[in-house]
Amino acid sequence: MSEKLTFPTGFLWGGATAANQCEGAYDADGRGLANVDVVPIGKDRLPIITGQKKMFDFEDGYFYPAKEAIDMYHRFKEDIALFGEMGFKTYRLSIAWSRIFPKGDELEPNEAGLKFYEDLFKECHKYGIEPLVTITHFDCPMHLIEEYGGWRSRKMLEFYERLCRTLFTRYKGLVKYWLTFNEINMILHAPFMGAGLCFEEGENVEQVKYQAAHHELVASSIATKLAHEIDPENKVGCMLAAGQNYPNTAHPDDYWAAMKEDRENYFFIDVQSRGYYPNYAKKAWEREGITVEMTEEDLQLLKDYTVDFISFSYYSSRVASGDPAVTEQTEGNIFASLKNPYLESSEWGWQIDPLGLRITLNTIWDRYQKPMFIVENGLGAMDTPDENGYVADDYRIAYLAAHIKAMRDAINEDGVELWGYTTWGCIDLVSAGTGEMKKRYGFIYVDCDNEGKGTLKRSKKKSFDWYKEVIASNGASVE
Ligand code: P53
Repeated sequence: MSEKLTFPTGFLWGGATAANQCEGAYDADGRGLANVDVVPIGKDRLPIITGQKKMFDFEDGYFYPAKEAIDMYHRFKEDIALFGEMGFKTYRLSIAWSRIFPKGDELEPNEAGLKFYEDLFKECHKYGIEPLVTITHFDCPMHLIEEYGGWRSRKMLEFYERLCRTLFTRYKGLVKYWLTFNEINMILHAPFMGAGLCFEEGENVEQVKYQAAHHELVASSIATKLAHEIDPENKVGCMLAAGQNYPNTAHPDDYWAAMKEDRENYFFIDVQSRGYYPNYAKKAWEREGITVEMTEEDLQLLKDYTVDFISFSYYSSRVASGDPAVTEQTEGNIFASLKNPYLESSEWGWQIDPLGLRITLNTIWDRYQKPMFIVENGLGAMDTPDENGYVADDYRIAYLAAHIKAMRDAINEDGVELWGYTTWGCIDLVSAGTGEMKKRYGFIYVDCDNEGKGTLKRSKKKSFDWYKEVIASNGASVE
């Protein structure tokens, strides 16, 4: 019985962040400008993220939250000490590409940027924390966008390869878990953030997206090849914005719609994990007049260098319908879905479904039989500190506990192989979807508001001690 309640020995508990959402210091020590810096908070945010509008001007009166964020660039020692205190076994973070190659196409890296992450990784190891590094988390140097059109260009393969070679060589022995592209399927929903894509009037947007996706998929294989060559200890994973699609009713049309929606997302992982393009995608391209240029060498790379493990984010399940009259959506930003009447929602309209995590884990396991890593899960909520500055975030504890139980069941009852779990935004940070600071996920509260005002002081929420206990008991404390 007690055996049922724990996790495998060595299970990697931890938390996750992304460079641009927490580092700030956007122009420090030679860092170049990136797409993620030039997306302001406010009503014009979404059209930029989704590639419908260009606006890159810090002087336009908008607030650009990524410029300063929570200034982790200067405070990482304090923050990692807090992660260490919680007992983190792993910390997922991302590299800001433009710290390493400020423009993206230089031949030599920026030493100050390399040194920053070296210090950060060493700090992690002081506490026995294994870094899990996302090579690109929605970021692309602006120069690569202006000069080459971002991932629509094949030239990106060369620049990304150079970035990877630099990272794998420099951080050999310090990092062994790597993710090539954060939420690679988000390229379809948020092409500017996902791949630095901006579109010209009248062009075939889907074709451009899939061409860029092809470049990313090949780049991912090149990264896997290099990582294994440079250090056989390296493990490379893909990363999917996951969440099972449910049919809205038992109508076969609804089941078919859900399957199609799932395939749109699994398409990327099918290639990264199986090593070839699935027939359903090739047929769809044919039907839709999409021609993706690819070489024989590309296809060989995809085949020879598949990922070692599959990582994903999970916030919610989704709903699909084959009936065009069914249109009621959740409020979820960017990646909205039809509303599920059986589920509660967060303050941002994201529907809460712990069993959906177990279902998603099982689906991915059945589809690929590769080890999995949940690298994002959490509740974005409004926190109100009491007069002592303390946040009693029982709602966050409830969300996380329910999801931890679901993954414990998937491991113990269903036998899926799961390496670890990193909660999203283990310290409060800027929201990727909305640019808000008040949409908080952390165990650690950061005194900063939506306008960037505040002391940036860190303080422990109630969930801090709760999560510490979860890790110490290897999950057994979750009732
Ligand atoms: P925020 C949309 C849907 C699912 C995952 O999101 C998403 C998004 C983009 O908003 O992104 C991931 O901050 C992403 C993180 C992001 C996190 O989910 O909008 O990898 O960068 O912060 C949560 O609440």
